[in-house]
Amino acid sequence: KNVELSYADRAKLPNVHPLASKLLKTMEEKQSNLCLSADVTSSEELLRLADSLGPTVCMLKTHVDILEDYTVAFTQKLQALAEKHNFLIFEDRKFADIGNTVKHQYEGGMYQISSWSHIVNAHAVPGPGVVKGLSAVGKPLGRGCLLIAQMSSQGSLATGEYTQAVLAMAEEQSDFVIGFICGSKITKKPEFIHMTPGVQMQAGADGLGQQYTTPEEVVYNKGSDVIIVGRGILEAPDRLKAAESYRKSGWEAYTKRLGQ
Ligand code: 6AU
Repeated sequence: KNVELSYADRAKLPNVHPLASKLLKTMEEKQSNLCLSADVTSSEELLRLADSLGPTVCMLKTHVDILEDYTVAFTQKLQALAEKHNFLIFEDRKFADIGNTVKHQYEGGMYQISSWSHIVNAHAVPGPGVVKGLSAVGKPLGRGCLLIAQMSSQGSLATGEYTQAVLAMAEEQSDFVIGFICGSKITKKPEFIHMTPGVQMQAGADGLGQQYTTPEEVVYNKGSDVIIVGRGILEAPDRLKAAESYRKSGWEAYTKRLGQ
């Protein structure tokens, strides 16, 4: 049986990416493997969420292009809250174009994502150039990228050989790729972080293709590291209470995996 390393142990591995190390340390310190998917359309609401739920999460995920009132000041306030509550910012941009185009999309345009988001994600469909383009912008800033190896949605094409090819792409550019969006652990290399969306307290679906599994299933049975939760928290009557119960479930599944 493989010895299961703790998040703290993995943070100290000689080849771990500095940003992955920071995340793993934060997870251990806050006893949280919860990433809040802050899918709201008002920046004031997003900032209120970041301030109230910040203490319970290791990471906060944004979809900046669904905000109706985006301003540069918003990103500055979000960064200040990330410092205050010690969480990382993950802009869920899902880059999927040739290297030269994603370079512009990451650095420039309306949102200047590279200036405020610690982590972004990308589809591997274009081939390794997508990572090279993002890395040209993000690496000098100490940023990191997650490759989408599997998706939570029904009928996803990201399976089997595709998933294996994504893994190989990550291994080739591990100076910028820190891990994966996936449904289950896809590599034993402990430097990579596995992050899983499609999580709610009860298994189910949303009617638009999203499929849900539980924190216990994701972290204990599937061996993933971080649970990404949106509506499970956002649609709860008490968001803070819901976030705290996801944090607790995710953490208990992790300690159970460690055999503690
Ligand atoms: O918990 P939910 O269903 O309200 O939100 C899930 C969040 C959404 C999706 O855009 C995102 O997770 N997501 C992703 C990511 C994070 O890349 C990949 C995927 O396969 N499924 C998925 O739901 O913000």
